Amino acid sequence: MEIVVPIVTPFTSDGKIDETKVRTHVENLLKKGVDIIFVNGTTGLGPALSAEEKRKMFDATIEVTDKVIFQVGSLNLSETMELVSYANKKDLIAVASYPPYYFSIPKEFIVKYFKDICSKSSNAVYLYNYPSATGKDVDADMVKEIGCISGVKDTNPDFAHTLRYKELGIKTYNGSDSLAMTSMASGLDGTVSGAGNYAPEILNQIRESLRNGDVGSAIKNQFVLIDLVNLTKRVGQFSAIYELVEEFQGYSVGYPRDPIYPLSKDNSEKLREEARKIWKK
Ligand code: FW2
Repeated sequence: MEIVVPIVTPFTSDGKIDETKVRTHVENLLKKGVDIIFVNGTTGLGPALSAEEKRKMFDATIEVTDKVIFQVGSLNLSETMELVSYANKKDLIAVASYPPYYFSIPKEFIVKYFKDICSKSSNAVYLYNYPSATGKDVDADMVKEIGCISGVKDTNPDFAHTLRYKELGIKTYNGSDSLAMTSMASGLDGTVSGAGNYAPEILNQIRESLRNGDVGSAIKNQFVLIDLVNLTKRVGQFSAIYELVEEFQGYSVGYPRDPIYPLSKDNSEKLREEARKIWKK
């Protein structure tokens, strides 16, 4: 029952990565029971980062922990390969990638993309599958065809879809906040939760309740998480995470990157007030 958090990327007001804030955030999450840090995911605004910025995020994180999954995907395979080679010199859990998105490409290209990454990587290679965002579903059959994927984060409301990967015997996580409890209770390896940036305690409580057989309490906390996530979606889910880290964890993780704009003062205040009513920490 591992808790994986796809961390935000903290930017300064002039758009640079604030590595001190990355380290502070990672240290705090680990203290609060998070097992693995996923860098450059969706919550980390991965598609909006340059290769150099992705590497910076990885470097700042690995200074604190080697329990890292390093998302290296991009639409430019040579940049991805540079990051894969860079990671070969380090000790980490895995490199990961979403499939090439945006372009309409045949399945064979996606299979080759992952095989190419595997051929260059001395680390484990994980798939980040997020069909509703990338427009591509790299399902268990494709993973079998690729043949070298050893873990997957499936951000997918269809839990049976996620379970199919587990059948292949690879590390399997579901990445939907609303399925955090299900992912931990069902024999998957754990959950990947963006809400874990600001509410690692809730994920930890869900896990503790499950361990103690207190399903009622686990469900209650799952709904607190769902209510918080739904609240963030009303104002801009990814921008709101920056606000709620400060609100609930007590330190700043800086700014998101435009066009994931920071919230207006008014929206920020309303969000925080509503969030405090949902989660009486
Ligand atoms: C990531 C995640 C979580 C997201 C989810 C989107 O990389 O940020 O997929 O929070 O709503 O895995």
